[in-house]
Amino acid sequence: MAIERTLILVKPDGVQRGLAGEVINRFETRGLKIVGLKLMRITEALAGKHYAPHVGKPFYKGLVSFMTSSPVVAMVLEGPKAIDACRKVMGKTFCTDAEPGTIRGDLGVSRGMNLVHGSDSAESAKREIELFFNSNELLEYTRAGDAWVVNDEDRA
Ligand code: DAT
Ligand code: MG
Repeated sequence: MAIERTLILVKPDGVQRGLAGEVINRFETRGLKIVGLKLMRITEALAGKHYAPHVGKPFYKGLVSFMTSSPVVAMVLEGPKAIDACRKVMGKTFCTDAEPGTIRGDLGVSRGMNLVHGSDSAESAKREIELFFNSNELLEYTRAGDAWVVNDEDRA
């Protein structure tokens, strides 16, 4: 089970609603390690690169407009199978479809204003992390409790 890194964004609605801490907490309490974190305003150019796979879809323009409308909290999280683990914590794309117990299922009712972004594959994680963070912004460190969160079997 590989240790992976994934890009997570608390979207503008999450920051505006004062839920950045709550969203981060959902991942942190699961055991995922924060290796990069910043508040930032996404430019049109960055939004275009980040959402390049969605160019041409009917919701693309609205999505870019929403994501650039107000600051986001960007972070890189690390852990065993972190990409899938974070997607499960987030819940289904539309809050209306997301299960209770997930971020989107517990904190939202909207389709597009769904609080959080998470990379959906190893390729997107690599691409998105490089778009949002310089390598010197990603820190390697050991937390005091790490031995009780991840063991050798998880790291293998
Ligand atoms: P996810 O954010 O779950 O990875 P996605 O990558 O398919 O979902 O889409 C990116 C965002 O675009 C999503 O969080 C909300 C919005 N979106 C996706 N499909 C949509 C649709 N059919 N109508 C409106 N917004 C949509
Ligand atoms: Mg996606």
